[in-house]
Amino acid sequence: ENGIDAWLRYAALPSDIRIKHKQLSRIVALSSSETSPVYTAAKELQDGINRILNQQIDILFATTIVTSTIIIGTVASFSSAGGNAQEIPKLKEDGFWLSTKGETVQILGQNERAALYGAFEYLSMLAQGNFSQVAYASNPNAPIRWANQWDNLDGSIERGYGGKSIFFKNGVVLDDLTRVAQYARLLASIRLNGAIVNNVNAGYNLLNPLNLKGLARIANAMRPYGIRIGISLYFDSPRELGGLSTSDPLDPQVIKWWSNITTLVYQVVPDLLGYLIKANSEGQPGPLTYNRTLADGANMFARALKPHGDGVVMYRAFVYNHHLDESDWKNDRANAAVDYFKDLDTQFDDNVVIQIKFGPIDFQVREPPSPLFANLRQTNAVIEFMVAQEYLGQQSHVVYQPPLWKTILDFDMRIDGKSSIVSDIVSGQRLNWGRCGYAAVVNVGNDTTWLGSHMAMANLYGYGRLAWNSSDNAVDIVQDWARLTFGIDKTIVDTVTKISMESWPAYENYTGNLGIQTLCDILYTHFGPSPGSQDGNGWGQWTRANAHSIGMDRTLSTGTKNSGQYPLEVAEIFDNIETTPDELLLWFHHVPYTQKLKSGKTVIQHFYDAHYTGAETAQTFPAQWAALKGLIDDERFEHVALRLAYQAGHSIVWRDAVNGFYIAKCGIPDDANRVGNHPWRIEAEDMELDGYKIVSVSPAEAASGGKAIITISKD
Ligand code: BDP
Repeated sequence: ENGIDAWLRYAALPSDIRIKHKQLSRIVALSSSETSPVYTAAKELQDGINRILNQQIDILFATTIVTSTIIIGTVASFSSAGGNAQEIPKLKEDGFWLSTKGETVQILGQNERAALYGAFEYLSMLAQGNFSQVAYASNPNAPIRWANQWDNLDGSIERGYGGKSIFFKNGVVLDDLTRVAQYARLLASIRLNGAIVNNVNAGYNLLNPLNLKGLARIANAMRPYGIRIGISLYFDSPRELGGLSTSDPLDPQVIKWWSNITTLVYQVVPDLLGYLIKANSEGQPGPLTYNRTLADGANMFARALKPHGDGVVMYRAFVYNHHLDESDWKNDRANAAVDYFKDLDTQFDDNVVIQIKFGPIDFQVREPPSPLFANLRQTNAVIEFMVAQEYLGQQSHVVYQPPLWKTILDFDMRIDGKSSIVSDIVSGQRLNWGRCGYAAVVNVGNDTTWLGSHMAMANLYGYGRLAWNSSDNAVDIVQDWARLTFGIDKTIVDTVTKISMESWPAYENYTGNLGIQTLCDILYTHFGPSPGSQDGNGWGQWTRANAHSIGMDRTLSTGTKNSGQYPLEVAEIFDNIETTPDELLLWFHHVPYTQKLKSGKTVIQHFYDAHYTGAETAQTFPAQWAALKGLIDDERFEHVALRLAYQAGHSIVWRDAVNGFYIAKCGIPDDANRVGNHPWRIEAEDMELDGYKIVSVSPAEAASGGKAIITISKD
């Protein structure tokens, strides 16, 4: 197996379980249009039931109720076909009703895509051998549940680790969009309803006539799965593509130019989701370039979209200057989102939604929630997660993210002294928002594993589950995913769950703990250890480590005042060393290495210990995984085994690089005398090496003795 079907494998259940299910005879589908998600759902049910239960079952496309064992459609079509919908509670948009009680399984959506969600839910039950009699309605947390692709037109993917783009190649939309349809199927099965198909660092060539036709083909490939598409735009397109002298958002010519473009886009994609905008960030132009406000920029796009339907502008809050001056003590990138957006709260049009990364900096291994979630009242917002593991081992390490995401979603911001759980804010419940929800950066590529790693797919699956229901439990999610992906055997489920649940704490331990961020190379790759690069860079990801002390002082009295961006009750907690949780201590405070934690350990001893503990946990992963040999197919077994072995090794590199860096910096010995003391270790460069040569490594602490070996290439 190569992973292409991900959690939709529909593996045959063992015959002793399978035979317990009654014979299903016929699916009645209340739509016959081939582009309808109801049609897709009927086909999916037919295929899934055949594979899971080994039952061949017919589909009848009908407009009146006839005897059947499964009926699929919308609630409205069910009622008009003569069905009795009285039992069905009122559903929210995209909500569905599933009943397996009685003679007929009812799968009825509030709309067509919702019927497809119900079909996937039913198949997920069957595939896990769950034949229970249920009757319930399931409704989404929030209306916006999108994937953001960071695909470039040349076929590369920004932060992609799973092959080339499934959408683009050589500047144009691919001819063969089979993978795009398969991807839409995966997204629909986790109840996502939209995808932005190109990189936030956008080019303008997507808007040329050939690519507009291509966009129409992408939309057509995804529509049968209920996935609508949107696009990222490059702010300076009027100047650079349109030949205008400016891209000023208040200039009438510029407004007209975007309005014309938008008309063209709607001609090819009539159900466009809208636009995603990254502006005035990391060198991208934006309204500030033309001395206009961010609201002026966002509203220009919003007004271009307005006449055409329900399209929204996702305007990213990720606005910051990446040439920050570190010598200015008060500079703090974590303040940027609130500084830029708070005062504009009343100025955005109603179809502007602010897309906020979950933490104030950038998808680090541990962050507090972005304070912007507590500073917008009237402007709707979505939370942005990153399924792509840019700072989390880039899919070469297993890092199961739902437990990390839950720390943010479950956090109470205490707006106005009232319960204000982040998931209630982004669901719209807390502040009565209507256009809000979830977005996640997903770096699927044309590798058959989609993400380059089978285990990483739990993050995509988990993202969909939480966007639908944020109170889902991270263990339940990974157990379902494991059964669907690898099999229902208990050893499989327990092993995959254990590794997954241990993975994020382990990664945090061996890469950067106490809120210091992922101590990776910050200059571009964001992969291996490079604690030294965390200071002296313009990006504002700083540790402020010197010989005596470490951490960003973000307090009100002596620091950058970031703690004060949170509502009072939360600000008081973060502002005080005593009440700040240990895991965020160095995020909010600058302390001596000898500062005592709540555990009684010093900061530096905790650093040393945690890096050992984390790497030790990673050493157990290959052995845990070995228990699955023969229980799952060899192809996927070996693929995962190789990556876990790599992770185990790389966690030691991390451990020694970070510990070595800090012991050199502060000179405080490790109580257990481990750091720098590995008498058993044989350095590769001390061995006799055929076909390899010794090279120096930069940063030196990323390899013991600053040396590594590489193969001498044949030529
Ligand atoms: C950073 C990535 C960069 C993205 C940026 C963003 O390193 O590649 O363009 O986020 O979200 O973390 O726009």
